[in-house]
Amino acid sequence: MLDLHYWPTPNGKKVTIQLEECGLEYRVVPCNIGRGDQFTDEFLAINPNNRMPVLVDHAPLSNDGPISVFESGAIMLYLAEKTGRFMPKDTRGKYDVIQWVMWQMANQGPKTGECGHFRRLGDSEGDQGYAVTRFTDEVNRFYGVLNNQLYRQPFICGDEYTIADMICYPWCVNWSGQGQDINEFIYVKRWLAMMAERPAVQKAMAIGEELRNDPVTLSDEERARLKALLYNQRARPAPATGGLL
Ligand SMILES: N[C@@H](CCC(=O)N[C@@H](CS)C(=O)NCC(=O)O)C(=O)O
Repeated sequence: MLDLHYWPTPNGKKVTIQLEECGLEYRVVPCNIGRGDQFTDEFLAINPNNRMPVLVDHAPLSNDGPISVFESGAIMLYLAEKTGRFMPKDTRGKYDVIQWVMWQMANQGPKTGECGHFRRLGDSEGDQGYAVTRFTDEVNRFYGVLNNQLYRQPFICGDEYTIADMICYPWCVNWSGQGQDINEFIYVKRWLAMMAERPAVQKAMAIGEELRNDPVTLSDEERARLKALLYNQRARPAPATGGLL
């Protein structure tokens, strides 16, 4: 059985797309990042970076006990290896996909996240003009990269639908919230429409949406503590004693 520690955000949905496309059986373990579930000791034991998603495979192919994997890109590579699906077998094809997975993880994901963060902030924390322009332009560049890639081929890595498409898609659906006009990127628009038609993608994108309605009953004090935890995260101290020096 596979456990997916999950909250309905683009980083979580990349993985549900792959799980649904592969027809794998899995259990969603909600990790309510607005409530601070990512800071519990149990969660930190499977991801010291306090971020979801995390996959726990209770029956790995190696048959040597449960294995947990964090970072959505690593999870997707793990599942591609486990299933042998949506990843070419030859070295050239495989590294073509891996480089786009890395591109997404190092570029599109983090910077589009910052783009959304600064655009949503408005001016409540002072003038965000520089950050908004910087990240909106960078995201514009990403759409250009994908548009050129998709100009003469149906999928990001050619004729074959792979995890490269699955990992990029959830970060592209909210193009308007990212300050972009999809009509400037007609090949991305075609790809988005094609992806949106896939039943597995439709199912995956809806997974856990109801979790957002989970009423979070918190005192004002707890709410302020969480805001500080989420918005100004700094280093978690290592244990004071017993360390290797
Ligand atoms: N590079 C990580 C990013 C994961 C990530 O940023 N997850 C966010 C939600 S999309 C999160 O868990 N945030 C919790 C927090 O900010 O404390 C991945 O792709 O798995």
